[in-house]
Amino acid sequence: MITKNKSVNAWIDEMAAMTCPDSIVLIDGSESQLEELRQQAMATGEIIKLNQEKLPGCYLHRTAVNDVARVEGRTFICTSKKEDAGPTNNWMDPKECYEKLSKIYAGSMKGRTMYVIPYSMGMVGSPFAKYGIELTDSIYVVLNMEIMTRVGTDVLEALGDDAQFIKGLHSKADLDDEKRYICHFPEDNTIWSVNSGYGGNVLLGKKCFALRIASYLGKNEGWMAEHMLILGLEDPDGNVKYIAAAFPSACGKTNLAMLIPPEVYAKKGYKVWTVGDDIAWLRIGEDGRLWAVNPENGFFGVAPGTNENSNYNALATTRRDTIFTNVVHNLDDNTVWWEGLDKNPPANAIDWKGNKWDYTKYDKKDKSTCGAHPNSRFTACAKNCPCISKEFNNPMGVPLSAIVFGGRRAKTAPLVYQARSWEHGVFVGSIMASETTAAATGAVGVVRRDPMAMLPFCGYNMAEYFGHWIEMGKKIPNAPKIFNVNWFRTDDEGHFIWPGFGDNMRVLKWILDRCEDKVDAVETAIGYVPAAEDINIDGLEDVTLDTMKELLSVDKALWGEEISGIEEFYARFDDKFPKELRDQLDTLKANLAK
Ligand code: GTP
Ligand code: SPV
Ligand code: MN
Repeated sequence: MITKNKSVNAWIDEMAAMTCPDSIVLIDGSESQLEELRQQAMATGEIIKLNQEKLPGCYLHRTAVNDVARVEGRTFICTSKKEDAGPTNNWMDPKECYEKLSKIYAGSMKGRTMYVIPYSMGMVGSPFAKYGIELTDSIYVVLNMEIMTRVGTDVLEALGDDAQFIKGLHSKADLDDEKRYICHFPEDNTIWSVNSGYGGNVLLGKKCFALRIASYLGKNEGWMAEHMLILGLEDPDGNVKYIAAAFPSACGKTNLAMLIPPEVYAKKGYKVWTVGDDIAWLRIGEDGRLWAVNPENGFFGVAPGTNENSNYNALATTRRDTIFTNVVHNLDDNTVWWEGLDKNPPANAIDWKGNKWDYTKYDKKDKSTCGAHPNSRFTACAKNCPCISKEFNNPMGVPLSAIVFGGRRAKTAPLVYQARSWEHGVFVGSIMASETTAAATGAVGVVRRDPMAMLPFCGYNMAEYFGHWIEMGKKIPNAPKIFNVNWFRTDDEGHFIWPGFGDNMRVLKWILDRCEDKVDAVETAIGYVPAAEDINIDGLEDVTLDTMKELLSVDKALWGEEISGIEEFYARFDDKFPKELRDQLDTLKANLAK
């Protein structure tokens, strides 16, 4: 008997009968058990203990070379009806998928241990928490899940005899990328992942549960699961206002969530507090506002580019109790390095593939010469973050003043604009587009539609997802205002025009001022844009009023081109697609024609 819960035991027995592990071990959340697992993983080389004086509690892991990012092409939503997965998801018939994967799982844990990880998304015992159990044959997964979620026997106690938990099965099998599958069965509360050992593919509480399965649950239960950071902005009087922002993978959520206000604001007493950096569960509160909870317990952040200046708080968070994946191993002092950490690449080093790395051959334009993989990551505890919000563990979450969408666009999208209404805001989210990044396998830098940054994470038909957004808006008496930002506009030489990072605070300030009716805006074809002088540029060396005008300009010709891309995207959906959004598109077209 692994647990006291009959349904849990029956399911574990069934999965063990298929995967044939040598033994089954329940993860109780104790430090002694985790330490034993670390020792085992060190003995096999699965993790490397780093310099404990410089990086206490820190370890390095390298994945297989063919296994470094989410695999969207091999990610499936398995609903009984194909149309319930919708046109943007890969679909497989559940029965067919179970059969196909059962063959791959068969005997895959022979000679291995199956770890049973009871975990909670949200505070254990909270009315908004959801529980999951992940079965895995990877110690790396156990150690990461322990940082990223709330793991332990208290989860089983809170679950009691209930059969309502998310059943996650993961096996590394033999890391064969031809047989790699990440499959979701929303109708069965089940996730099956096989032949990967990488982040979003295997830490099943994260994208698989907290976004794909949870978005489906949210639609049925009247709440929303979104790919959003949550931050609190404190003014000099100590009032904190909360913002949630959805940007696609590797487009700046962790950085924005942990930003340090520039001098002009810091000296007045403005502060930013992090509630979450990747996922937000949104519910309507009794007060009629929209409340956001971060269901995670840690950060699985992009390492490259993280440094003292770009993201001091993230770097500080990773100085203890952190697992680094696919970064450079500095052999001189047994620490880690990545591109953009500092200007001193280690001379005596091992690259992410496990080979001797010669930094003198590093060429910024050729990613294959990088020491750290562009999607290398740190797994760090939220409690170690210097700017963690005091509301982080509040099971009710925080009330939102604004929702922000944003992507990586070299042209077209201005630095910031505000939607005219909730419905228009849903439209603004639905037409998001962004250049692809290394967070998923495939080409990088290609502009694709990524509505609400949820294209790879929506667990059901995206037409219904848009409908759910529209419906939610009708039920929130005091809804947050909706905005769109773009930190990534470039000049003709391809340089970013906006300094970004901490200076994004200047834009957040305008956003909150708009929410409180403290500042005017200019109405354009796409929505409300700030007057150039209303974004504070004090202390910015390279930004003039003219730069601001350029960053805020709405180019009707470019937006005209955008329309055809939107129409093409919308054309993929059938009659489930909300009429409100087609009306919004007509309005945009009419505005541009004016
Ligand atoms: P996921 O964890 O994949 O969901 O990514 P994320 O959205 O949290 O992105 P993150 O904050 O890790 O940033 C990804 C990359 O964008 C890093 O290389 C950052 O250096 C870069 N970046 C973040 N914010 C800015 C910004 O304001 N301006 C510019 N130019 N780059 C930024
Ligand atoms: C993302 O890709 O959006 C991530 C990393 O946050 S992963 O957990 O791999 O999905
Ligand atoms: Mn993410």
